[in-house]
Amino acid sequence: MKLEIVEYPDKRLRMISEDVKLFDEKLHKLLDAMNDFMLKNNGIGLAAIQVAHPLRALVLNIPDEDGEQPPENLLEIINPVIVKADGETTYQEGCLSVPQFYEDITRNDTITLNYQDREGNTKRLDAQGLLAIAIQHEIDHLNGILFIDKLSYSKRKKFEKEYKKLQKSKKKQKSH
Ligand code: Y12
Ligand code: CO
Repeated sequence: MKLEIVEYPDKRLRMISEDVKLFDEKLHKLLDAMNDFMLKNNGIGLAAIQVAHPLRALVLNIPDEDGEQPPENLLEIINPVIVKADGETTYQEGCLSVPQFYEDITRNDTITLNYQDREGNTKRLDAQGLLAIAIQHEIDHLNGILFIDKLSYSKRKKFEKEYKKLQKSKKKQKSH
């Protein structure tokens, strides 16, 4: 399955993704392709809407101490619901749908999550630190929210200006 990234300001990133109802071969193929895509593009998390599938599905692979992302660290999270959230932490976030932009974002430090796996089995996960941050970032995508929405007014204005400039230079590069 060939996937292409949806980049800001594409309106599809504002969609509310639909619950997954069928845990079939089609879903498994999408999850496999999302995992490949994420790893090939140096990502640690990816929501289905970022590759134009408005489904409540996301994949994560948090690098270990050596920066490796082995297959056994892959987490596939379907229809997630955060049932508990505590504490505060700030981390410099990035997003494959908002290339070349990174900014400090404050989120909960620990979360408890109910979700389903690729077979539809119900699961519960306690997450902390970077995993908790990445899960919250990806769940925001399922609700049409981007990390740049959490910036202060002045930081957002600065971002929009820089991002437009970047898009212009990318367009110019493509036409040469
Ligand atoms: C902290 C908070 C949120 C997350 C969510 C997942 N984000 C990513 O996986 C970001 C990946 C990313 C990868 C990039 O590298 C390439 O595209 C090759 C990247 O670089 C550029 O845009 C040039 C930016 C973001 C994770 C952690
Ligand atoms: Co993102």
